[in-house]
Amino acid sequence: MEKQIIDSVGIKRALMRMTYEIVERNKGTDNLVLVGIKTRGLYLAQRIAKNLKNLEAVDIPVGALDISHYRDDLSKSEKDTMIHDQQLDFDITNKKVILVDDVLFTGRTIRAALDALIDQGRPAKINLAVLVDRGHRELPIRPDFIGKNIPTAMNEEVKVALTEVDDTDSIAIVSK
Ligand code: 3GP
Ligand code: 5GP
Ligand code: MG
Repeated sequence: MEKQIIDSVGIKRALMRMTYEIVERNKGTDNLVLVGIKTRGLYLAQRIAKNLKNLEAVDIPVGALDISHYRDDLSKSEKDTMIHDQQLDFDITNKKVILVDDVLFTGRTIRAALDALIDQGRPAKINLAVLVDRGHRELPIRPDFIGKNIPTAMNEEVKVALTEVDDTDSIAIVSK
């Protein structure tokens, strides 16, 4: 069973609020870079960058992170067979990195993303922005900017659809 809980206007408003919070908390946009976790985290990062351009007239770099190589649930041989392309086309050293993902669940993806980032430089700080926090953390990781807190049961799944890859913008809860 699928139940839509947030529509495209809701997603737009949440991302706009997160953008304001990012600017306010960082006292501006100096040294800010956005890094989106593939796939949908990247599109969200691009949307936040667009909001920042409209609000502050700045071009904030947006990078894409593929964390497959850093996952804790694959063996080394499985990871060795994966294509590992160079990730970011800018240096994150001394930058304030906003790491962006669609859904935060156990926190294991973010743990992997932190490893992937730190392998590429030493940022001044890393903050985490997620569109949905669905709870059930297995690691001591918390988001700094949250679109929606959506408490879920373990047998539910949060379905995030974004027009860049799906036919619509929406957030739904699916019971398995
Ligand atoms: P995304 O890359 O756009 O974030 O993880 C691969 C895709 O599967 C993700 O797309 C995510 O949206 C979707 N997905 C849905 N439920 C789950 C889940 O429970 N775990 C993971 N890892 N991905 C899920
Ligand atoms: P975690 O590593 O925190 O358990 O899961 C986070 C990653 O897995 C996110 O990148 C997200 O895409 C995916 N994920 C985990 N649970 C869900 C879910 O219920 N819905 C969606 N859309 N993605 C999920
Ligand atoms: Mg994701």
